[in-house]
Amino acid sequence: MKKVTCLTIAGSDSGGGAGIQADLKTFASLGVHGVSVITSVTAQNTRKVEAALDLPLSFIKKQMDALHRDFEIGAAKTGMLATEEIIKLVAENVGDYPLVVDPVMVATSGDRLQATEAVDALKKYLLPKAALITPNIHEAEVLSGIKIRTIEDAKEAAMAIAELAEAVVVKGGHLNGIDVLYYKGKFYESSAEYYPGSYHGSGCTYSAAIAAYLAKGFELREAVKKAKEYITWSMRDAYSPGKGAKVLNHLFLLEREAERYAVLSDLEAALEEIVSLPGFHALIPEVGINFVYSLPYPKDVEDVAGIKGRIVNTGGKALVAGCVGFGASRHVARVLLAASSKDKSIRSAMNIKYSQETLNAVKSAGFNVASFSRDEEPSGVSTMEWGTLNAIENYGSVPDAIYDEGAVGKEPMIRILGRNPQEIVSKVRKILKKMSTA
Ligand code: PXL
Repeated sequence: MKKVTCLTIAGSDSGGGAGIQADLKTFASLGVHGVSVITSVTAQNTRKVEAALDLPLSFIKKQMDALHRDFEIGAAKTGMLATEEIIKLVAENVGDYPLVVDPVMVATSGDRLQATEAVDALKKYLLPKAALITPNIHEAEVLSGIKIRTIEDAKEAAMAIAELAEAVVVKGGHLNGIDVLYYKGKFYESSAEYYPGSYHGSGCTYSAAIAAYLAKGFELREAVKKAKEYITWSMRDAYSPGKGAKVLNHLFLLEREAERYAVLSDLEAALEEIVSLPGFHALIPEVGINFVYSLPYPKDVEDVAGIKGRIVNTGGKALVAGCVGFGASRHVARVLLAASSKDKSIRSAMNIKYSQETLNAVKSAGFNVASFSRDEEPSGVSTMEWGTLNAIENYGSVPDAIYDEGAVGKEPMIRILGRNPQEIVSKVRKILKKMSTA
């Protein structure tokens, strides 16, 4: 397989969350070949930069020369450049590829990664070579001399910095997550789900992802937008490998894709088990049953697997009419999507027949139950989404089951919610047991 090559010129983070390590993970997970020039080595963990050692200038140059002699580099990024001399050397030796400059000054821990007096060299030598500069609020203040408290301040700073380079994105980690991009005389704001708190390596990852997308041929605005999506996904599944800051899960999007097969096979296994439960056919409503299981953080019904058909009642026997697949369910998938928007751990759902007897069994099995009334439904909404959210809101959290008593031409229904299909099977087992002893 042919891959484009992307270069990072940055410092090593021995803790594996930022710097060269974050950049190479980002490159790998976005499908580009990563090469690196290490400028400094840090002795660091998730709490602190304990020491840093700058590599000799001659050796930084040797790395750059070796790479330039062999690879066709699609794009590059710079990260930690500790001194004026390193900045000057890098600026003099970068090739003719799009360059993203992440003007790293201090680490997440607050420890300095760049000499204060190096800012002038950055402005004088490196920024003019950049296709894009990606300062955070603090770095943008230092580079522009403008204090940033609002989006308007961020725009003013971006414009001031853009006198030195083609484009600037001021990262709004501390402005409710809104990024301001200044490009060819225009402003573009981008926001994503905002994750407050400190994430070690998010700046490195962002600039590395932009470089990777540029190397893959995306134009600058598209590359910035896709990189923002990438870090947002990676932040969703951030974890704490040490005792300090969280690090991003750079592989999350790939891991999520890889789960598709497991989602289908777990759903299929649970389906087989549930239809064989004695008395299960009595829980099948007129419209049949769908049973769904989603990928983590589902975006839409295409991320939710269900039965391409239904479980139907054929003369007192439950029959699965259709195989499982993504996007196969609309109604139950919408219930799940709504529940998942309130509680990310909820990934599975199933509708069962409503009757007073079944509802009593659900309650006496010890499950939390919430409900909505179709009479209160506003016009023009999806019933499943509105009803689920309405029931959850009134109840205060995501319950085990949500029912409604139907309306003219609308069959009443109970929906069972759970973290995975096995949990739904276990809940249904308990309900059937209560029904058989009622
Ligand atoms: O996130 C900026 C950064 C860049 N490079 C190295 C780092 C850090 C943050 O800690 O350690 C080596």
